[in-house]
Parts: sequence; structure tokens; C-alpha cells
Amino acid sequence: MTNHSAANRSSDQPKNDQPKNDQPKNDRLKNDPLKNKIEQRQARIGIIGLGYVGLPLALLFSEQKFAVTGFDIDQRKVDTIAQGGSYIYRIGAEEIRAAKAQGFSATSDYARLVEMDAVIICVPTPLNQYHEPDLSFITDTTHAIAPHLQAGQLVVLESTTYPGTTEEVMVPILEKESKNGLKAARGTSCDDASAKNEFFVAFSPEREDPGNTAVARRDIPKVVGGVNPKASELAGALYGSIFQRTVPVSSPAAAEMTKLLENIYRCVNIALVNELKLLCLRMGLDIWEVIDAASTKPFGFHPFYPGPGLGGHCIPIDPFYLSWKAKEFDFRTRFIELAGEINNNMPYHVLASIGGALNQHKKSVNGARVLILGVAYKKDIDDLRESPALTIIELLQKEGAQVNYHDPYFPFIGKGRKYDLQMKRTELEQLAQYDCIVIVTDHSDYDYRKIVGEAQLVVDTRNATKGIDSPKVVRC
Ligand code: SAJ
Repeated sequence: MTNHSAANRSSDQPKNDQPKNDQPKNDRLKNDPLKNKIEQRQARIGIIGLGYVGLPLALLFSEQKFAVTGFDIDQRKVDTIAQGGSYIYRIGAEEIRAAKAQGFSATSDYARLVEMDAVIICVPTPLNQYHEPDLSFITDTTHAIAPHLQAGQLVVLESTTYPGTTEEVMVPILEKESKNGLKAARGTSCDDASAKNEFFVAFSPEREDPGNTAVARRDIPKVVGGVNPKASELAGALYGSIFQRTVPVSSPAAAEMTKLLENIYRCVNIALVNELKLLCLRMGLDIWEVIDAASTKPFGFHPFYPGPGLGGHCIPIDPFYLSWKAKEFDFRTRFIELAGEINNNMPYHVLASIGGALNQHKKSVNGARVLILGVAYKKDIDDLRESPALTIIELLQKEGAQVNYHDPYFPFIGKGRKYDLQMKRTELEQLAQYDCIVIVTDHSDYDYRKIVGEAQLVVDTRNATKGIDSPKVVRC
């Protein structure tokens, strides 16, 4: 990758990416120690949270010759990395070993944060049982950082959260619990932070798209919003060393809201096609045909596809961070709430469709032998979080069905946040033994034509059997 200096990059970026600083970038930070360390690849990068977001980020920095230290409370992750192994399906052990050769290491000792020049936080932001934001991972991590915080360090939060988290939650903890009364740099001063006992803070949302190999990570533009212009530019320089394009915005809250808009856009549009699918079923129309036809419009339309429900650690969850915060402003985010209702209803729609399909064969759900094909929350990945397949399995079991599953990525389903299935993957054989086979996750591995050929009945929630005309197939 061409290593653009900040000045070059700003000149060849589209206008709307011009840094929003009030001085030309190279004047403000010309002699800044951290900026120079970043440019010389000498800056030591600490990444807290080595999951689906933090580990790929560590690898990107390592590729650009930075020495990266990963921090995680999960000793298994730390040990696996120490042994040169990977615990994420799409990240090969050879990538870990190559990063280790560049100095990448992992630790659970947060005291080592004192050695870092930049600290990037990539921890989960789930919902609690009341469907409210659970910031405990962010606050626990911030409490762990604060005692080791150093003047001049740059702290960046990447975890998806509501606008205000960085400045209203994270910064106060860092300032209150840091040693030597450190303060987050504010205003437009460019003085040397270490002399002023200051640290820099920014928010920069992650844009990991699990399973997407079409777009190289470094080609995904990185939005950055600093507490002050200098923090924005330092974070811009840091991310600009690994991403082709950085997009500065005016504040951490603007960056936090940018991420939420991206994911709410998906959540609402998926709910739209889910609702239209239910209508099309009643009208005898094929929603998939309609979406494909609408997709021929070369502008003003982006296809989304109906499914069995919304899974993943982001799309079903992030919108409710904004709903919750909006109440503080006496504002109801009705689109988000309606989308949530529609998407949450989809597993129940699938159950009803299975019941209807069995009924056509003079069978009931109670006592039926059902095989669930694919349990990951979306195709071709190894992640079960919030997967609608788990809800569908539990609903079928409650109705008395005998449920088996197959998924190439999961030999076993144990206990998770909202489920405890303790199921072992069944082999994909003797498919005629099942009263119904339900395609919940349309992994590319499956030979759908063969499956339909052998099955008695197939309920397809993903249009995976497109082009296979068979009376055995019910699309729902
Ligand atoms: N889904 C549909 N219909 C669609 C698209 C998705 O039913 O047309 C379902 C999927 O099956 C899945 C859920 O929605 O269950 C979420 O899938 P997703 O691909 O929209 O979201 P994630 O969580 O895998 O990853 C997303 C990223 N995806 C894309 O932008 C395509 C991106 O929004 C974020 O970088 C990431 O969440 C995150 O971490 O925020």
C-alpha cells in the first residue's frame, strides 16, 4: 500500500474528506512527537479486546510494521496468540505468526499500557435483559486503563455505542482515575500534551463486515472524531497509516452517530423487506423476484433481503443504543422500534410457516422430525451471536418437535447469552428421515439441489433454493 503522508493524502482525497482542522494539517502537527512516531512506524499500539474487531485491527497495524500489543481479559485468547494460533475462523494462524514476527504480542497485564503511545478499545457493547445499553465492558476497560494512562497518549474508542459515550462516560473516568490529574486535550491548542499533562481522545467506529472478502479491510474508509482537532488529526494519522482513507468528523458524538446511522439503515431496511415479504406471501407474489427486479434500478435503490430474523452482534443491537439515548431528549425513535418489532417477529413467522407446510402433509409440528440447516447468524461465517436459528430451534422444541441441526461451522451448540441448547451437529445424511428440513442460514457449502432431491419437505427462509422448482419447497 502506498504510504501517503497526511499532506499528500489530504490533497488526493475527495473534497468532503478534507481535514476539518482550522490550520493546514502539516503545520499543526509538524513537530508533534506522537505524529512523528506514527509516521516513522515507531508508535507502540495497544489494542484492548482481541475479538472480531480487535484482532483484525492488530493484524492491519502489524502489516504496516507497527509493534502491537493486544490486551484481553480472556487468557485463552492471549495464550492462543502466544502459541501463534488463531481462534477466529477467517484469520489463519499464519497471519498471527506474521504479526508476531512484527512484534505483535498479547497480554492480560493492563499495567503494560504505560508503554503504549496509542490505545484502541474494541470491546463489546451488548444490550442487557431490559434491552438497554450495557456499557459495562467499556467502563470496566476504562477503569482498567485509567491508572496507567500517560500524558501524550492517544485513546480511541471503536466500540459501537450511543452518541455521548466517549465524552460523557469514558473521558470523565479517565480524568478522574488517572494518576497526576491528567486531562483530555480540548480546544485548539497545539502545545505539547505531555507538558500540559494531557492525553488525546477520539472515537472511530469499526466497520468490520464478518465474512466479507470482497472489500479489503484497508480499503474501508475510517471515520474519526476527536475531542479536539489535534486528537482528530492524531487519530487520523494513526488510522491513515493502515486505511486508504480517513474521514474526519467534528466530534466523537458525530462519529458515534455515524456508525449508528450505518447500522440503523440496515436494520430498518431489512425490516422493510421482511414486512413486504409477509404481504407478498398473502398476495401470492415472490418478494425475491420483486427485489431482484427493483435491483436493476441503477440509482436510488439498494437491495436488502428478507430472512428468518436478525442476528449478529451489531444490527439487532446497535439501534437500541440510540433509542435509549433519544429518551433523554424526549424523543421516540419509532422507525427503530418498529423495525425491531418486525425483525424480532420473523422467527415466529418461520415457526408458523413450518407448521403450515407440515399441515399440508397432514402432519403437526408436535412430534415432527425437523432438521435445521445452518445456525450461524449469516452465511459463511462462524458466529452464533443473536442468531435467529437458535430462537427457531427453541420454538420448535417448545412445540414438541424433535429438532436436529447441521452447520459446517458448528460441531456443537452449547450455552449462550439467551440459550442453552447443548446440541451436537447431526450428519447431513438420510435426509428423507426428516418430516421437514428448514434452511435458516444459506451457507455456500450446501448442495441445495441434492438436499431438495432427498428431502420430503423443505422450508426455505433465504431463497437458497432459487431456481429449484419442486413441490417439496416452501419459501417463507
Ligand atoms: N440480513 C438480512 N437481510 C439482509 C442483510 C442482512 O436478513 O439483506 C441479516 C443477516 O442474515 C444477519 C443480520 O441481518 O443475521 C446482520 O447481518 P449484516 O451483514 O447486516 O451485519 P453484520 O453484523 O454481519 O455486520 C455488520 C456490517 N455489515 C455490513 O455492513 C454489510 C457492518 O454494518 C458493521 O461493520 C458491522 O455489522 C458492525 O460490527 O457494526
